[in-house]
Amino acid sequence: MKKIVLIILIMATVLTSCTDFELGDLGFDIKPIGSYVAFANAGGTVTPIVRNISESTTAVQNLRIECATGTLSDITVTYSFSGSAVFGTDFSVVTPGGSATAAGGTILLKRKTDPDGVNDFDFVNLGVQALTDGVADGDKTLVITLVSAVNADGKEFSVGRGAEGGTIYLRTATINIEDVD
Ligand SMILES: [Ca+2]
Ligand SMILES: [Ca+2]
Repeated sequence: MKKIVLIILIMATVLTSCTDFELGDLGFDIKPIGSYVAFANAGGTVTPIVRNISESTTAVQNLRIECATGTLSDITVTYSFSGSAVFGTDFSVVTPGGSATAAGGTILLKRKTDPDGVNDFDFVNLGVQALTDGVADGDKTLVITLVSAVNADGKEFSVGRGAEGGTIYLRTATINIEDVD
């Protein structure tokens, strides 16, 4: 019995002498890895995304939006439209899982549930399709800008890639739509 009491005493001494181990106390400058949502190129380069198509291009332009750092719940991504191209006249958005109006829209970036793929980040494709109008209306430009990204847990992600105060990459994607009339 005495032995057990002694062991408990020793354990209690060891446990109380333990304090939280803080790397910061050792002089390390700890910064959390910024988590972001951004447009993505194949291969992960930060080259600006510019697509040149014509009004008669029927292929959907799939613009990949990713959360490379991963997310614990689905992210609602809000984007805006700018440029001379008019929603519903020059282009439409065909991606399910979101909605769009003349000003922009939202899309759901679903959390990856298959953990197998090495390069299989959480991502979604925003599908944009050109519309023919039969009118000589000139070439148009569509710029899609990521405005905000927040997941179901309320975590906000920065939009675009890059350090705060520096150049932000891949926050926008541009589609140039050539008039065919
Ligand atoms: Ca047009
Ligand atoms: Ca036209």
